Amino acid sequence: MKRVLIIQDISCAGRCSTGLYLPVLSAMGHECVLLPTQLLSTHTMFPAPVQLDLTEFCRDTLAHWKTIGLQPDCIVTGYMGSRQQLDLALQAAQQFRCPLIVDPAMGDHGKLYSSIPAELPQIMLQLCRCADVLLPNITEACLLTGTPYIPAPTHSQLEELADKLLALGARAVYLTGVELTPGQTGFFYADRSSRYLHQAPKHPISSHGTGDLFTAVTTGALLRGETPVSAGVRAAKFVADALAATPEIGPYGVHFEKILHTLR
Ligand code: PXL
Repeated sequence: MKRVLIIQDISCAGRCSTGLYLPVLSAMGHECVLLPTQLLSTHTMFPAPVQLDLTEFCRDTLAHWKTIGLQPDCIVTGYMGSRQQLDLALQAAQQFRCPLIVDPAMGDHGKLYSSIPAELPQIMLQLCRCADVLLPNITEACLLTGTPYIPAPTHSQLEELADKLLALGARAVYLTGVELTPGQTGFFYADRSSRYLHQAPKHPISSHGTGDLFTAVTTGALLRGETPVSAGVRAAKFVADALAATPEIGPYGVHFEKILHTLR
């Protein structure tokens, strides 16, 4: 059992972020410690969510944890809505100096999420440079590397994107939502000494929250000592199974609860 510090928002409705990492990582046998950066009534794909910034509370929490000597084995970060929230994640990374897993959840389909300030990718870059494991989708990989958006990267373009992210400082990279073959989807993994492409049949409908699900399962598997490829394949399969378990895919996300037991 590892103690994992989850740093991201809590969306009170619509499966994503902390509300999804917590059950997944618990089911995988880990102890979860939370730094909830922001509270939202729903994720930002619903119109006009109510939002409460919790940066100050989180700063006080980090200070409190110092006094009790709390130390996580690993940090995983996700969606960050502001510069202050990103600064907090950087502060936590410095305070704990443990392995850092970063999902730079900022956008999709070539665009930033509408809730994300335009200057955020530049600040997110600082966190990504410190990442032991970085899990961007293609949109985020392009934003982080200053590459014009590539809707359907070729194998050599995937290699280039991964090389640029490794050159920034990340120790290992999973490019997610990689669709190299029509009708297939998966990930491209790269570190200093290895590369791996995983493709499997793509579900016809995509859903909000599946990127978060991929990162949560990969994190849980890596913390159990699985190899990077095994962890990624497990996560990809879990996402595919969760999509298949969802009768009607809508803004509330995928019914991963039905298959949570398969992660034990
Ligand atoms: O799934 C990433 C995510 C997390 N949290 C919030 C979001 C999103 C994506 O849009 O809006 C609040």
